[in-house]
Amino acid sequence: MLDTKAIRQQFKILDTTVYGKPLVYFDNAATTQKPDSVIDTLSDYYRTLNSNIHRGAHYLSSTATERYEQTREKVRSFINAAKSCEIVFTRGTTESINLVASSFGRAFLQKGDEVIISGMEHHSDIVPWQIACEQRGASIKVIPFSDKGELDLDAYRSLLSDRTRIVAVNHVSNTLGTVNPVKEIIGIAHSYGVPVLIDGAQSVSHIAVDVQDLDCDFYCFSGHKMYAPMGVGVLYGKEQWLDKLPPYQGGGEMIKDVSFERTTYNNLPFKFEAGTPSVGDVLALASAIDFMQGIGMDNIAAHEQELLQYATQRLLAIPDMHIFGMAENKTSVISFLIGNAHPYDTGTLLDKLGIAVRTGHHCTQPIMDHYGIPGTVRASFAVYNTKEEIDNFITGIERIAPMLS
Ligand code: 7TS
Repeated sequence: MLDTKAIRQQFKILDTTVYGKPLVYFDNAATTQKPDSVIDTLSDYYRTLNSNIHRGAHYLSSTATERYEQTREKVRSFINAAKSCEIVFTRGTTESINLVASSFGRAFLQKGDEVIISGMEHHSDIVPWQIACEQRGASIKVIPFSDKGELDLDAYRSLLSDRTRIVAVNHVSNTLGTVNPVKEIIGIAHSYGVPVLIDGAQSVSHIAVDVQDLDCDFYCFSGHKMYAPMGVGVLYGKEQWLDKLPPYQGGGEMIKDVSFERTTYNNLPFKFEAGTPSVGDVLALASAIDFMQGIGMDNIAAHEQELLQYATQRLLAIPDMHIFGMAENKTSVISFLIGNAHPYDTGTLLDKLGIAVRTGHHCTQPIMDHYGIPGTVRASFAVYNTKEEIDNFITGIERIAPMLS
């Protein structure tokens, strides 16, 4: 049992009242709230340490550089990467995927080649590949999923061919909550000699991730969905792959020597970190990892599973309730519709009761097309959420349901 009271005390925003009601924050898949330790690290950085890294001879710069590189090591250990040079700081998952799609596309995609993604990807794991494929004359193949929200691995096997250059799938679906069997997906791709990128935006704060055990070639995630600030994300790449990829952006920091005739590039990971990074956000990411590890990833996962089971069971007792995504292996994301009610109306009425959910297509329009719906209402839980909040949410739905029919 987690001490959720002690955890919640670290998040002042959770004491907010909305329209006179206590805030119930169930929009964690969009972004999590930040504990005091993360906010303190960020503000302390600007109050006491602000300087540019890797370039100043002075105390502030060398201390900030040291903390920045210590964070890289912390991230390495958090996802069990083999080397810290395999950790590239980006602005978020979107930038991490764009980096790989752009660099990999330029180096390895040719006319007639194929990229495999899944039907349940976030737009940020679709559009960058479409751009890369368009530029190179390659095409995209899509792994279908069942109504339950599970990928069809037989169909996946039949999509792989000697034209496949890369597979890119999410670890956890932000709309359906499905935990995809990525280890198996990676193993199958590797038997064809094909590398795999995993979009981990919705997994790293909910389940323990070990990139060496998964044997993925790339793994992408965002700080802001794991209790850290917006503006920082991570691209993990196996050294052998990052070495082979051309730079994404050119500029300061990513070079060794520049002349008008010829420029040579810096070593990993700096080759992919052009320009001044968001240093304060990176340092605060270290505090976010400390926060999660202080609780323990397995304890976080167990608590959130309890919330998921409880909320699912209570929601299914409501007449005309439909949940989209009932995979065997799920994280704490519940997408639903009540009868024919428009998701936006449900979301707006819940908001008036202080309950924050997300409505719409959640940047996964192909999932909406699969079910033939315009959108869903999505409740997503984090470590600080409680069963009492779920009771509050269910009472709210029971109250608004008659207004919606
Ligand atoms: N991939 C997945 C699976 C996501 O859920 C998201 C964001 C992204 C990529 C992009 O992350 P970003 O940090 O670069 O924006 N998902 C959501 C969501 O579900 N609601 O708001 C953002």
